Amino acid sequence: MTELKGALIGCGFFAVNQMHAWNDVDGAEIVAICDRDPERLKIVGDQFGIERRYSDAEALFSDGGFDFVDIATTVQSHRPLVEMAVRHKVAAICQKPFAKTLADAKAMVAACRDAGVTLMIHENFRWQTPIQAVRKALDENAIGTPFWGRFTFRSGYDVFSGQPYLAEQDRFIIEDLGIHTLDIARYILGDVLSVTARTKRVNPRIKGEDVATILLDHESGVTSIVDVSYATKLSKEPFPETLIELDGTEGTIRLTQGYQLEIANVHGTRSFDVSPKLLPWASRPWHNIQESVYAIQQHWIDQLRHGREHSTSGADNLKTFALVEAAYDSAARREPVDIGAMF
Ligand code: NAD
Ligand code: 89Y
Repeated sequence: MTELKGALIGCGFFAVNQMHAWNDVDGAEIVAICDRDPERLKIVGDQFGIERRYSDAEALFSDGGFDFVDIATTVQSHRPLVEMAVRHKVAAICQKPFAKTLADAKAMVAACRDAGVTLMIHENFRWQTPIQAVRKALDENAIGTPFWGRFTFRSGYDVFSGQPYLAEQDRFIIEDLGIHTLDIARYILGDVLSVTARTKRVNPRIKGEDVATILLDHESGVTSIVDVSYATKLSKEPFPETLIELDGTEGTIRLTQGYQLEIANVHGTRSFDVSPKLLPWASRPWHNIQESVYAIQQHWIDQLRHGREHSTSGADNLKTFALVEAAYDSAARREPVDIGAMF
């Protein structure tokens, strides 16, 4: 198969996973990288043997020679870089969080649509092996019609050592991590009508909230809870596992710590080990996330080749990003927020 050529912008902490995954993806090759920090450019360029290196994204696009761009920078640069991709008519993957505001994210989707440029948000958590297993059980009607759900991520893991900027932001856990949990809730139980949220900051050394409890009313009539915390010190650290409870008319699904899936219904109780693979370049406990990075990047190539919509297209991810904004708004006003009114 001829390989699609890609360029990666932003050679920081997480991009190393994306570069490893690109090496594994069938049908893709990274031909150029860009970072405004010369040290990061050299580290990643040398590690992955990439000769074409740029400190300026405009220069990268002007030279061209690639079919897609993988934007792995932090949120401030997402809108300008996606708009640059649009001007140069290059298909783009953009890391989460989509943008600083929903208005920016909507403008990015509109610009891509008008220019006929494909946009996918790198929302990888729904691609994790255990999350896919839960979705498969529901699709196979293992518990009938779900009527209640809980999506929980509670941890005391030190994410600030690898990503120090997370301690400096006014908004922390919902924008950084809860965004994934909200996306999983949408992926499993469908789109959302309204959001009610409460937030807290427990760690005095950070600026934003590190605990959030969010109630979702899904269009299907299901109620779910998304609860996330980076202030929860457990005897056995679960990072970075999302745990799930689903109650349905015919049974229950429980995804518990240690990647164990339990399905109880009229046929009895069945347990499955749904652990992610430890890819050769991966390391625990990140291997769950790292495997999903490979999965979403392979999906990007497969769909791009066939001109098919991506699972986390820009248009799809607007609906997840709206939940992030709604959660902050609801917590600030202590009122439910109507999602329909945001579109
Ligand atoms: P980072 O700060 O370590 O790396 C970002 C890099 O981008 C830096 O090297 C910086 O110099 C470069 N950069 C920023 N703006 C640029 C520009 N305009 N042109 C060229 N280079 C530019 O950040 P990180 O921790 O790697 O996070 C990057 C993104 O990945 C964030 O949006 C974060 O939320 C996301 N992330 C996602 C996951 C996941 O599982 N999906 C996990 C961690 C981080
Ligand atoms: O940035 C975050 C993400 O997307 O997944 C985990 C993380 O690295 C820290 O919360």
